[in-house]
Amino acid sequence: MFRLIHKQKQTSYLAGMKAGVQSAVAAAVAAGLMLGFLMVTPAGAHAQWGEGNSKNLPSAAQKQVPLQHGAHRIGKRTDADMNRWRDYGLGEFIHMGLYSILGGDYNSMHYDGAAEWIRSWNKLPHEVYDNLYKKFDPKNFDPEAWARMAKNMGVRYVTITTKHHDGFCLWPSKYTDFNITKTPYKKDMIGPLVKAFDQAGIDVYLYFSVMDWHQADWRYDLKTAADSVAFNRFKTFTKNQLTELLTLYPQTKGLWFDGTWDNSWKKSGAFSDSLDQYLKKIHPGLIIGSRLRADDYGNRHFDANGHLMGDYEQGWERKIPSDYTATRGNDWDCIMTIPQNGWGYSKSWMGHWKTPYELIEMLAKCVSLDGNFVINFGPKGDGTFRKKELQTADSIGAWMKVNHEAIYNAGYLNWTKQDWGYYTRSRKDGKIYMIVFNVPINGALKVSPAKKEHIKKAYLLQDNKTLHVEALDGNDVFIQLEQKNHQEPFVIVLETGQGGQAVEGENKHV
Ligand code: 1KN
Repeated sequence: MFRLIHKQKQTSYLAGMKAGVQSAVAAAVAAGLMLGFLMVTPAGAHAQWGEGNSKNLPSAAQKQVPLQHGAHRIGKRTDADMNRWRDYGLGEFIHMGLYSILGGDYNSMHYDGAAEWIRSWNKLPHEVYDNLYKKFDPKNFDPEAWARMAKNMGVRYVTITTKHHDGFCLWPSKYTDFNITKTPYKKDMIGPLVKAFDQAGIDVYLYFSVMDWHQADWRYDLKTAADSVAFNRFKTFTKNQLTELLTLYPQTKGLWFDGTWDNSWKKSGAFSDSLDQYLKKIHPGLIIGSRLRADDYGNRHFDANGHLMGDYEQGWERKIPSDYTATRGNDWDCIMTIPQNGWGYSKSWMGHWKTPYELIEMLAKCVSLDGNFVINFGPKGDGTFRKKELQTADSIGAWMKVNHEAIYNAGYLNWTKQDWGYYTRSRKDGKIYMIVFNVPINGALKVSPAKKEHIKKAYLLQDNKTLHVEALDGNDVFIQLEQKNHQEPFVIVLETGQGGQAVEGENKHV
């Protein structure tokens, strides 16, 4: 139903959005659709990342709140750039910065938090951290090698840190001296990376932290007139840096914002709204998730009316929706660390190190719920990756080479989930994939198709070997496996047809 409303309004997602959204909202309310929409929204699902949401969300019975800076659109973006984003399946995140030099250690002490946050540790003086640029020299950095590694792993988009919270810029920014040209390395890292990834056919997204610990004008809150004056200068600086990035690196497909949770930014909803529209105007097709903007009331991710503010939901950090309802039917991706926590390079292991098997299962789950899955890597200060990350990338790549069909251009299928694993469905040709992680003792995989669909054929993706499909009650089938001792997750392709195949009338009147 939302698609219906969206269709009337989707001609341009840039022009005349506010008026469009308001009348669409009015139409939806009139049709009683909002009620259903809000009812399927799990309360508190976004507590960590959309901390402003729940308390300001109207209950189903309440009127829609008029907003100057709410969502620009109801429903998904359906233009070519966003369709391409939706079909990526697998992505890579890269955290590289001054923190990569320390690897979570300072003065023989180990910082327990995420390694890229080490500047916030009270044992490490800010002057020491802010002088690390004098040691930044990734001598062995090879952008083509980074792109090859990603390509070999099967990722279709990459997000690179251009500036993390510490404010250090990996590109030659003319708006601050705290940038890579002042380091012993001297050269730009972002340009060569954008070029190498782009040439490898991997779409590039730039990570940018709004919060900037290095800028004197940054504020956590705006309590005095002087704060607002300083923060206004900071906003101009931010807009300049973003313009600079998009101008220097026109291949950029999207911007990945972070550090937008403080009161200063939440009180700047009008600015973040105009910034979003400006960036999309100077760079048509640009993709920006839900972490940039705040609405008139300081709500983040979702506006006061429960609508997503951004091209996709950007709140799934180190967590995955439990089921389709939790995605609210939006575009989304999950970004995941391989260690328990920590994005920048850390010399010591941080808790449990996820195995390729676990990461592949997370990937399958995300795609099955219509999301993408993005795995983070934290290269060392010298510009190379630790062995364990290289091995993880290799193993995932080996699996992807055989099974990518179940991941790329695939998404949610509304059939009852079974314990053996996850369904995905191709958006190209409707083929159904079963990504199997758990083989039952009897080697029979239950499939319960939605009404009016039935299984015509099942075969293994790895070798096209046909599997016996045994009809059960109604539309249900068992896919009988010949081989039961699989060492790896594997994929079965299902071809379906219309109409039921099973015994008519059985159990009908029970
Ligand atoms: C819970 O608070 C935070 C705040 C910032 C958790 C993580 C982060 C940053 N976002 C990730 C993508 C990393 O960059 C991490 O430092």
